[in-house]
Order: sequence, then structure tokens, then C-alpha cells
Amino acid sequence: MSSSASEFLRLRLAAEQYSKLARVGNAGLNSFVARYVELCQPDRVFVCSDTPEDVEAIRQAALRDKEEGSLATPGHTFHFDGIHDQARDRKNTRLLLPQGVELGSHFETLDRDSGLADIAKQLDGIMRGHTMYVRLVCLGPSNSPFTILAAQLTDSAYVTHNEDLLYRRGYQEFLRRGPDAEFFRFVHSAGELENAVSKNVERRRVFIDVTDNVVYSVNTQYGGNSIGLKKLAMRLAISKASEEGWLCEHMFIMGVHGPGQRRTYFTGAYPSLCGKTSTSMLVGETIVGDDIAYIRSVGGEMRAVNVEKGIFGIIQGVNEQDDPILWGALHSPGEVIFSNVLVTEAGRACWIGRGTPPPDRGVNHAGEWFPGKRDASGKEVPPSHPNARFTLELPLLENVDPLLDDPAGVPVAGVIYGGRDSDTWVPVEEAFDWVHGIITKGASLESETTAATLGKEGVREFNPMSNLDFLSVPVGRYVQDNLRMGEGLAQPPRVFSVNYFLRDEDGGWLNAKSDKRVWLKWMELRTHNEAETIRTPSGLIPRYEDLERLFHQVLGKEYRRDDYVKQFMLRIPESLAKIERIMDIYCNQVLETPKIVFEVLELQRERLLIAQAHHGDYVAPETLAAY
Ligand code: SPV
Ligand code: MN
Repeated sequence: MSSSASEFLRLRLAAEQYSKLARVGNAGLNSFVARYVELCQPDRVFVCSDTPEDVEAIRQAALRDKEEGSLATPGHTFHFDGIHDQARDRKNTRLLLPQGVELGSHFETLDRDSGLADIAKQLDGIMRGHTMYVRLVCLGPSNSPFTILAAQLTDSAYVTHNEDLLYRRGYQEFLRRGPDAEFFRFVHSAGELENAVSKNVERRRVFIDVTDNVVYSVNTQYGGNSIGLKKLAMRLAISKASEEGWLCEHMFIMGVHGPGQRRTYFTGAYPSLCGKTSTSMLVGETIVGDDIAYIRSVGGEMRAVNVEKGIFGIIQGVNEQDDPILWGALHSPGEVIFSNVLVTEAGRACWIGRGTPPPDRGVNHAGEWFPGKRDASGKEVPPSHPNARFTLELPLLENVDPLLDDPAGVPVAGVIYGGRDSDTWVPVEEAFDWVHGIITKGASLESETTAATLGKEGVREFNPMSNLDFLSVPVGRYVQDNLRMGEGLAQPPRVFSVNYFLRDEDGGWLNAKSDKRVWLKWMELRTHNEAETIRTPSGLIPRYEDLERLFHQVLGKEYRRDDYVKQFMLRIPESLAKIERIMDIYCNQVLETPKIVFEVLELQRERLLIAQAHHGDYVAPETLAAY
């Protein structure tokens, strides 16, 4: 089979392209490429061997095929996805399950045999008239025990250009690991195009075959659906991690800078559009990654690597004042891809929340745009899509962390869980210990929905570890995997929750965007036992005096006691209602829930009920301090 695959490729590919595959000499890779060349029937195959010439050829192809256009700043380009292809398509993203395998509710699944038959039909001849790009990639730093190899086949130069900025190149790593190297496999086709945009989005499919470690994505270009190495690879990695005893998390990794030049590493899981990227690149701190982490216990220490080396981040709300470092990178020469933004006649990218008035006119993913433009239903059309994004390499940011590419990863001292929560969690709180944190914070994470996925916004959704969309094992097993990680550690990281989205009775925000800088500094101190806390029924919260000092030091701002009281008030009815919801989900919708989840939640409920009996529904932090 493998020699026939290689023979097929030798005859089918241009000699120069074939020789790049032959040099790798990986029989599994040859069969994979041969199979999909035969099925998809591209006019040409381009194998990227990661030389500067090959990489440049892909950039040029994206421009030539009009998947991207140039902007005025050197190195900047833009791309539009179709009007109905602007976010992750949860509904049509299916895990292919062999007979007898069950995952529980919360998963979109499909019988494996019918899924494979359907996708083979969709892929049949789909690349006619197009080029297939073959790209080899490292998920994780080169030469690292954390790292998984991957091969992506796609007919979109835009997708592979994105991947070039987001992932470490893998051609050399394939050579280093030898002809038997294992790897994840991704097949993508944008399908038929109209104005360089996927035309048949109603036949969009993203099928994940964990059994064979292959992901198929067709009739879509939006990065979250098409960049196989991003969220699609997570499903494969989570299964592998669950079997092998490590974790693949939807987490940023950052160095928080403490007293005396100390750098303490944190990971943080927040659902999309909840401040994950903006936290990870805060001024004064250093960024290792903003989206996906592989985490292992190494010699009793929890260590993490960034699976990526770039950012595919949300651009809405990025402004000079709140995001000075990112702002600088987005306004300087360098390689940046803007997607679904507004493009002006002068070749500038604009977006909602940029902090500057919109231009008189421009073009966006929906066509010509001008202020006051209305859609067919009479609704005003915003200049850019709320899920418009930018792609860039992390080293374009001046605060990139020096350990970004360290093959040993960074030691993790704290894990943060954050959701979009208008009325329950306090702005920052530490768990009593690893198990309490994983259960009452990570596994209990909920968030109000955002524009990052198709569907209605503002609905409270269960999203354990902000990883629900990307799981491929039953939720209960995944929670158990997280609990188990703590067991093997000499000193498990501290676990925290944050909530940037608390509102007052009138719907106004209770915190400023910049307050998160203070919460990080407080958490950093906590990991070194350098701040006292107040013990509440749900965890450990900061004392006013420490926050007052930190607000001064970090933001040069006065922090009023009455603001503290409003923000850190224990909200007992809401907290109890949350436990009720979460217990119900783990009891009725989740498979393989570990018993300890119920025990820990039940104890928390009892503590809350006792506090309620003593102090009423809403309890000021200082009442709890005395109690
Ligand atoms: C997210 O939505 O969580 C992202 C972008 O990081 S996507 O690639 O769409 O998943
Ligand atoms: Mn993400």
C-alpha cells in the first residue's frame, strides 16, 4: 500500500513537489496525501517544505487567488469569510462515533460509518481547478516531549497562510522524528468559491474522527472551522491526553510579574470573547500564549506549553488605550491578516470599538458599507463583524515571554477560570485547594453566549473549563482527568476564578476593564503566600487593604471601600441557584461524573445555607471577615 501510494504520488505530483515528500519518507504521510489527492482531484499539489521560498509562494497564492487583499501597511492583508460563515459552526461540527460509544448530551455526534461515507461524497472532486497545499506542522514547540506532529491538506492558501503564522513549522521535525513518526491529519476544502468566498455553506461540515485521528472540514473558510490545527486538533488531543494522562486545555499561558522581577506563570481558561486574549497580553506582564495549552506533570511539577506561536484574536474592542501593545503591532509593518473587518479606500482596517470614528465608507464581508447602512430587516449593519479577527505571530508583540519556545514548557503556579457572569461570581476568588477549584470553578464554569459561535447571544451556558465545545470524551471523564492531574503534583497550582462582567442593579458594569491587572497581581502574591484573604463559603477573597494598595501601585487609582463591598459581596441566592443548575447537569446530562463532584458541591451548598441563616442573602465581605 505505502509503496503504491508513493508510486501514485510520483506519477501524479510535479517532480519538485514529490521530492519534498520523498525526502520525508513517511509511509503514513504518503498514503494520507495519496488518498486525498485521488479523492479531491486537485489540479496541482504544492508541498510546503518550510523554506522561505515555499512560505512566500503561499502568501503570494492567497493574494493571487484573491482570498486575501493587501492593505496599506507593509505585510498587512485582509480576508473576508462569507456572510454566513463568520463563526464556529457548532451544529455542523460532529464527532464521528463508532457503534457503542456514547459521550452524553452536550455533544454533536454522528455515526462514524455514515459520517465517513458522507464526507467522502462531499470531498469527491472538490479540489478540481484548485491547488492542494500540503503542510507539516508542530503542535507545540520544536523538539519537545509535549509536541504532536500534524499534516494539513487544504485548497485554501488563506488557511495555510494563517497556519504559518499560528504554528511552528514541522517539515524539519518530521525529518528529525523519522519515517515512522505519528501525526494528526486534517483535510480542508473551502469548496466551490464565489468572489473567493465559500459558496456552499449550507453544506458546511466539520467531522472529527478520533478513531483515526483525522478531521475533515468542507465548504467553510472561517478560521475556527477551517484551521484544522486550532480547535479541530483539540478534539484529537483531548482524547489522546485522556488516554495518556495529560491535559489539553483552552487556556492562555502568561508570566505575571511580581515584586523583585519575579515572573510567575498562570494559565487561564475563559470562553471566547470573555477577555482571555486581552488578559494574556496585559501591559506589565509577558505572554506565552492566548488560546491552547498542553499541560503535563513533569517530575511532580505542572508544566505547560503553548500549542501555537501566534494569535487568531478577536479585534472588536481593541483600542489604543486598553491594548497598547497589540495596538502597536496592528499598526506597524509586519505580517498581520485581518479577517471580516472594514477596509477603507485608503487600505486601512477598521473595526467596532476601535476608539476612532468609522470612515465614510468602506468594504466589509457583506459588501459596500457606509454609516447608517441597514440590512433587509431594517437593522443597522455594523462596520465590522463582532467576531472579526486578526492573526499575527507572538514575537510581533513587545511583551512576548522569553520562554515561548522552551521545549520544557513553563511551570504553572496558578490556574484561572473566567466566564461572562453578570450576577454571581465575585471579580476574583481563590479556591480552597485543587479539588475544590477544579469542581466549583473549572467544572462549574458558565458563561453568557457571545458572537464567537453562531446563535443567540447572552444566554447562560454551561462550559466546563471553557472547553466544552472542544471535548471528545465524556464530560465526567474529562473532569476526572483534571482532578487526577492534581494528584501527581508535589504542590498543585492555586486555582482562581475571575469575573470581569459583574453588573449592578441598573445593568452597569461594576468593574473597569483595567481592573483585571490588579486581580492578576493579587493572584501572583497569593501563589507566594504574600497576601492574606477572607474566607467565604465559596473560597478565599482579597482583603480591601491589599486591593487598595495594588490599585494604587498598578493603576495609580483610588479604590473605594464601597466599590469593594459591592464587587465582593457574597450573593447567596445566585450562588445557590448556580449550584442547583450545575448539580442538575452533572446528575442528568453528564456521563461518568465522579462522585466527588457532588460531595464538594453539596458541602459548598451547606456553607452557603449556614451563612444565609446568619447574615441574610447578600453579605458584605467584612461581615464574613469577622465571622
Ligand atoms: C475561540 O472562539 O475560542 C477562538 C477562535 O479562539 S476559534 O478559532 O474560532 O475557536
Ligand atoms: Mn479559543
